[in-house]
Amino acid sequence: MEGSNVFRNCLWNLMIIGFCLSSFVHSVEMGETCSSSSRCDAGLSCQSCPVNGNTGSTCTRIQPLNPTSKVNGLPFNKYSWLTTHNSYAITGANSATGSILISPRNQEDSITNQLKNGVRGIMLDTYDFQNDVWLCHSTGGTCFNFTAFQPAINVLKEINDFLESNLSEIVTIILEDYVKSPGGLTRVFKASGLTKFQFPVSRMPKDGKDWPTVDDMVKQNQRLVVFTSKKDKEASEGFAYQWDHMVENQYGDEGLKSCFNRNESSPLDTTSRSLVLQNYFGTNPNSTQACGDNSSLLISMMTTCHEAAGQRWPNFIAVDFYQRSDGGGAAEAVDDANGRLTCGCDSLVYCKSNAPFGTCDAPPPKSAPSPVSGGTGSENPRETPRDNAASTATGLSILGMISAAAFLVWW
Ligand SMILES: *[C@@H]1O[C@H](CO)[C@@H](O)[C@H](O)[C@H]1NC(C)=O
Ligand SMILES: *[C@@H]1O[C@H](CO)[C@@H](O)[C@H](O)[C@H]1NC(C)=O
Ligand SMILES: *[C@@H]1O[C@H](CO)[C@@H](O)[C@H](O)[C@H]1NC(C)=O
Ligand SMILES: *[C@@H]1O[C@H](CO)[C@@H](O)[C@H](O)[C@H]1NC(C)=O
Ligand SMILES: CC(=O)N[C@H]1CO[C@H](CO)[C@@H](O)[C@@H]1O
Repeated sequence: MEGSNVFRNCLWNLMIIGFCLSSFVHSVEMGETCSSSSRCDAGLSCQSCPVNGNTGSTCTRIQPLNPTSKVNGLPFNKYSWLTTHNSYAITGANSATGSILISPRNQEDSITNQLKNGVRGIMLDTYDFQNDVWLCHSTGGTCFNFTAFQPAINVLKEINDFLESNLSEIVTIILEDYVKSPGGLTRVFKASGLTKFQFPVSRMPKDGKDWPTVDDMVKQNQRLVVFTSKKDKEASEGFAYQWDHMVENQYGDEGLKSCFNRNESSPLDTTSRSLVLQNYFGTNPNSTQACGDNSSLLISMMTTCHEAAGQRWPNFIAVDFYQRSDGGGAAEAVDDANGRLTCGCDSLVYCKSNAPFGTCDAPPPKSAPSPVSGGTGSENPRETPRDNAASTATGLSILGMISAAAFLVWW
């Protein structure tokens, strides 16, 4: 009896040791060759970038560091947030009308997964449609069956769920708003549950002053910031008119060449607007090309925009296919902006917690920061089940070998 107990305990220990070692074997850092996302460190996905000549797959950043992870308690406008352009226009989505959908797609995973990956700026196009508010990617301010994605409430509920389960997170929604029905937005925000989180317009600073601190926003549970492109809704429904609070550069192909304000925005150096949004995506969304508009180009344009915006780093960095890059991508750009904004270092990676502004760590020999925000790249389209099976098999055979070796030593 006793002998078999010892044997059982022993096997149990071996399995634990084997398991620990096999998960160690799984860790692949940023920039290293990979066979599937599950083999990369947390916050990375396994992808290639043929337009840059990188045909082999490497582990690639898809999550920024949590902006408040090094220096907390600053005003909201002293942080930078990863933002998805047309967050709802997702590859593979069908129109909820049952019609074919001809609109271009700009992202590849659900809003829920975007939020998990650290996206905190959500851009939505809202329309009156079928006696409701829908998300459409349309033209002329009118939604059609073949440009209609789904009722806005579905996505707003996803955001509500995230805010309800993550009590210190702040999310910003930026609406390209075509809703004309009186009270239409108010109704759908109420129905989704989001109204209780809404940061009131009355607390938004005028004349370029600082926003309340993120701590204060969290404490008051005012963790949802909403902007609309429709001026009259600030007075009529309490949705902040975007262009009174924010400047934005030109989007599309023109915006990949130089940095100047888009038509609706005041000039970028208008400091009476406290918030700066940097768009960086081509006119025609193209998932193959997206990794080519990669961190080096995005980051160099960020420096150009910093000059154009009166030495201000962007509070929102808006991209298509946010997960795609040939290395650091949009996540790295956001870390860089947060480093400059919160601690005066070139990246948040080099900031020291609670140290005076400008106290920076030397860059490590190999920068592979492990992200703070949770989530996985599990919806990344490049991951194939075959690769997962292969890596599990490798893990198991290594586990077997280690167990056998430990078994011999043990006895
Ligand atoms: C649009 O879709 C709705 C279903 O959501 C359907 O009832 C209607 O007939 C469609 N309209 C057209 C013009 O196809
Ligand atoms: C710029 O915006 C104004 C209204 O703000 C509009 O009348 C004009 O057509 C726009 N110009 C372009 C080139 O989009
Ligand atoms: C997307 O980008 C790739 C790489 O630049 C290009 O070869 C392809 O033609 C583009 N697709 C479209 C539809 O423009
Ligand atoms: C959000 O909440 C979920 C569920 O509690 C948790 O798993 C996740 O790590 C949280 N994410 C963040 C960014 O706090
Ligand atoms: C399209 C393009 O300019 N891609 C560049 C992306 O960044 C890498 C290095 O980070 C360059 O080698 C590519 O040329």
